[in-house]
Amino acid sequence: RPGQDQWWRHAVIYQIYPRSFADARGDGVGDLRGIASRLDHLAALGVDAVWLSPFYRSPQRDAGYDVSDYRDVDPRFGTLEDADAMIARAHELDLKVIVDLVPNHTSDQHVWFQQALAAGPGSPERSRYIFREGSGELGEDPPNNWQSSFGGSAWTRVKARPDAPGSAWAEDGQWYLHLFDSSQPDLNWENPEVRAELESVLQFWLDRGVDGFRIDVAHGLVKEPGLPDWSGSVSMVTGVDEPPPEETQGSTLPGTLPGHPPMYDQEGVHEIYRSWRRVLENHPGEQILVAEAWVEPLERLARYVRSDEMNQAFNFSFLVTPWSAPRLRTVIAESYEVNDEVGAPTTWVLSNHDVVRHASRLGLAETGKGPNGIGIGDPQPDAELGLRRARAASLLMLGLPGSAYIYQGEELGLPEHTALPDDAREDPTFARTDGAEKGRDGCRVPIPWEADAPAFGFSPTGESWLPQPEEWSAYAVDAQTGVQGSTLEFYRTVLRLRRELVLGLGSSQWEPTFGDLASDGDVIAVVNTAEGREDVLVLANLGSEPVQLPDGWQVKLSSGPMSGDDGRTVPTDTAVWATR
Ligand code: TEU
Repeated sequence: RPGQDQWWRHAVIYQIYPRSFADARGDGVGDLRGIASRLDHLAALGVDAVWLSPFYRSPQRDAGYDVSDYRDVDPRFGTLEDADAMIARAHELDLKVIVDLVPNHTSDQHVWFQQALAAGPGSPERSRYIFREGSGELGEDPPNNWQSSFGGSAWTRVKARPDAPGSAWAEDGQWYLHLFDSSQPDLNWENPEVRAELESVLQFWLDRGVDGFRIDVAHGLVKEPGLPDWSGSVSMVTGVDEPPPEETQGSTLPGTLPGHPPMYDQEGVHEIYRSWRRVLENHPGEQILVAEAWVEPLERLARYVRSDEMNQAFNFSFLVTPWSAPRLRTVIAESYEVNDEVGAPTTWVLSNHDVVRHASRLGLAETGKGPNGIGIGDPQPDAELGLRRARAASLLMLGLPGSAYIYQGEELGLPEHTALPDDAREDPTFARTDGAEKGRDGCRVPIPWEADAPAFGFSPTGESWLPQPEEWSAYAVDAQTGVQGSTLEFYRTVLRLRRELVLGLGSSQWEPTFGDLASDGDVIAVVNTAEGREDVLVLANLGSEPVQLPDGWQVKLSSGPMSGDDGRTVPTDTAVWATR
């Protein structure tokens, strides 16, 4: 079968959030030895690869997405030797390892930024970042009106060094750009030194044996020259508010698209990734690049995925789509359409460390609030409804051809922690919006492994950097193992069957039996076909009425109990896989 040797085309990739996965050392923060000790859970679950959020040296102002040394492990997470051992253990278990690369910005504690501050305006050290004079008569206002994704201005003025009042440093008054927290200065990708450095970082981790890179804010590296003002959205799915008119599509002039933000999705980023792809290709084995790019519409996103660029991009259009059959059908169809053109598989993703867990998100009466427009508002989510839909959504996603990402804890049906005390919150979004945005901590709570152990087995001492809700004992891995109908056993079965049937590699067509139902109604029905194996009908009922499984199909697996005398009725908010 074409592409079967290319593992990433159909891989299920499990996101590990290192600080919340497993804590071997007992300080309440997860670490690399903890991860290595729990990898057998993932092998038993049946995933193909893991992606780890950053574990590099970092002051942790944005949970490690503020890197101060790309070639070292943060002491909170362990050592380089621990990283080597973790990678080796994963490979022993036949799991690929993808690491996170954060090229848009460094930490303000990175030696480059410290040098830039010390060297002053006009220096080569400053030209590694984006320093500008302020606006206003005395330069007392930011250079432009850009907003940080975490709230507030995207510019911070260089502060006087407290120990040297009146020093040249205090006088210079320049501002630096940060699309995220002020502790995350944006790098200047026009500077060849920056390009060379990050390629050398790729090489460093390739040489340590990793199988790929998830590229953080992949759409942000290049900014429109002149840094023009922008008053559109930045923290939502970025890209274009409205699809650009036909004649401007594919324009090679950055910033000419109507409504196109000057800090994102500029033409110049593609050249960077083409160069990186060559770095990967010159390395033995088959490593991949995955774009984290909040870019819409899907046509624009697909431009990152090419045989000489990225291998994959997260399909956030799917993630942000509400629980509506017509809307999901459109996104699914478009995902195939645009990716087919570039000969790459699409991806599927429902949860990650930046968004409300889908077991809660899908139980919300209203969506469209909070971070990424899909946060928790009022009223609180309906937990039972959320979990039922989450299982259905996951069965749908994992039955579709393409690669799929799952986020740690979703295999346990974990909900968002919606009642965290404010003083426990660490996401900079919370402080930068004066609490108006609760931030992303609610999906980052440490994993429950053992129902009866302190911190549910996350840490041997019972420490946990975020408090876990008491009722989480019911979600613990040991509480669900071997329990028929548990979400964990459900995921294990799903992933085993997906592998047996090679569902990730098929092609898809809408099930004709459903006729109007499939095209207009509340049912999504896709037949996943591939030469040499049986067809699989993937059907999800998003409506308020039960539907009958079409004749000729037998239930293989369902996300919840089937109903009807013959067990052929698919209840509301339920998905099913069926074979002939
Ligand atoms: O997120 C990138 C991103 O585009 C954010 O704007 C996202 O929409 C944000 O989390 C919303 O609140 C990546 C990482 O996944 C995230 O954890 C980092 O904080 C961010 O980059 C900065 O590195």
